[in-house]
Amino acid sequence: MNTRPPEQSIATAANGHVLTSTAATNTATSTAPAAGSKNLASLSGQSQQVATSLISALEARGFDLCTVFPAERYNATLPDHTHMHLPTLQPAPATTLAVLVAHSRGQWARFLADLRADPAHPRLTDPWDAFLAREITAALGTAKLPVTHDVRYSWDLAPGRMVAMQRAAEASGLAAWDAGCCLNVHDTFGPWLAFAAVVVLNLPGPAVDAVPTPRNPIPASLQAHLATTMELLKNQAPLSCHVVTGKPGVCHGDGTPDPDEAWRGWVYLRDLAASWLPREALQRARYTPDQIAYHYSKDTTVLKRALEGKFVDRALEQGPEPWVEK
Ligand code: B12
Repeated sequence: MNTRPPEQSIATAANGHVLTSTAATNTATSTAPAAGSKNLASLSGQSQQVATSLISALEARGFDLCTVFPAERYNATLPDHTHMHLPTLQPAPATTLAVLVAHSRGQWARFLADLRADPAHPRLTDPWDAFLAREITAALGTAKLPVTHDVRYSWDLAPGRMVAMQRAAEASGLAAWDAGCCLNVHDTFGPWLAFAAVVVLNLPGPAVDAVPTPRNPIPASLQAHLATTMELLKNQAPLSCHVVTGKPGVCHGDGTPDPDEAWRGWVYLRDLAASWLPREALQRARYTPDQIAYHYSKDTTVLKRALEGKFVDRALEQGPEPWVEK
């Protein structure tokens, strides 16, 4: 297993946290819980109490897909040369408790409400990341964690701090990573979910085999279409996204390719990766048009229009066509 050596755990501890050793009482069961269960049943004692209270504080702030996992299970998926390990704070054979902070589309409405409440926010460089960080910090405050902890944000790319969130999502059992679309795909939300952070706590985590291995819900028969779309995107998206979608009008009203709109090809890929979901489930899961446009383009005029309730985008409203197995 590729766990972080003790010196590095101590280095992390020196990085703003005083870490005390806690008696290891890892009593996780060997039967993996069902995916989507947050894995809380795989914990006991203080670990279970603390994780339950943290997850309920995070859920109250819109992070509806939080899941507990052992940091060691994520570390074991990393190639040796990377600098993306999580600190392992418990003496073996105990594992270290980690919580994946994830959410589905509902966080967007909370974000807009927060911006409306304080019009100064849109002037920030990245109001979305700033909002998520504030909400996570507030949830940590509510949970009043009795142990030291380390928060790793998904946008922090510094060596030694970065977390490969998609590997963490797979290691937590929340959603399998699909090699065709390069996205994690959830049983209920398809690819329409995001990972904001991992919180590592100085408490024993679940046993490595107590966390389910998520199944990839994308039907095998959809893979060829995903693969050809990905190839087109890699080679042509910057120039002509309508080649990918095959739908004139998806870029501009007249179908003219526009390099600035190449992101729509990536939306098409995500829609394709979600097209196996039943129609109602898809309607509930898919991000709203303004949410999609902002996340993919980071265009502040999209945000401005969304805040004014004036954002309109026919192509994004139309959404994906249902996938029919041939
Ligand atoms: C850098 C980055 C980008 C870059 C480059 C991406 C690339 N493929 O190189 C750019 C800016 C282009 C980009 C674009 C997008 N990104 Co991006 N991106 C990231 C970021 C910050 C780091 C990824 C990375 O470089 N990892 C480092 C490498 C070395 O890690 P790696 O494990 O070896 O390899 C990566 C993948 O290939 C995959 N992987 C490879 N092999 C294996 C094997 C296994 C077993 C598993 C599980 C995973 C896996 O996982 C890693 C990526 O996380 C992550 C957040 C994060 N901290 O992880 C988001 C992230 C991957 N992006 C995300 C998204 C949604 C997008 C976009 C779709 C749009 C958007 N921003 O909303 C677009 C379009 C990409 C697409 N495929 O459709 C989401 C994915 C959510 C999901 N459901 O999976 C993430 C997790 C951000 C988040 N907050 O949730 N992204």
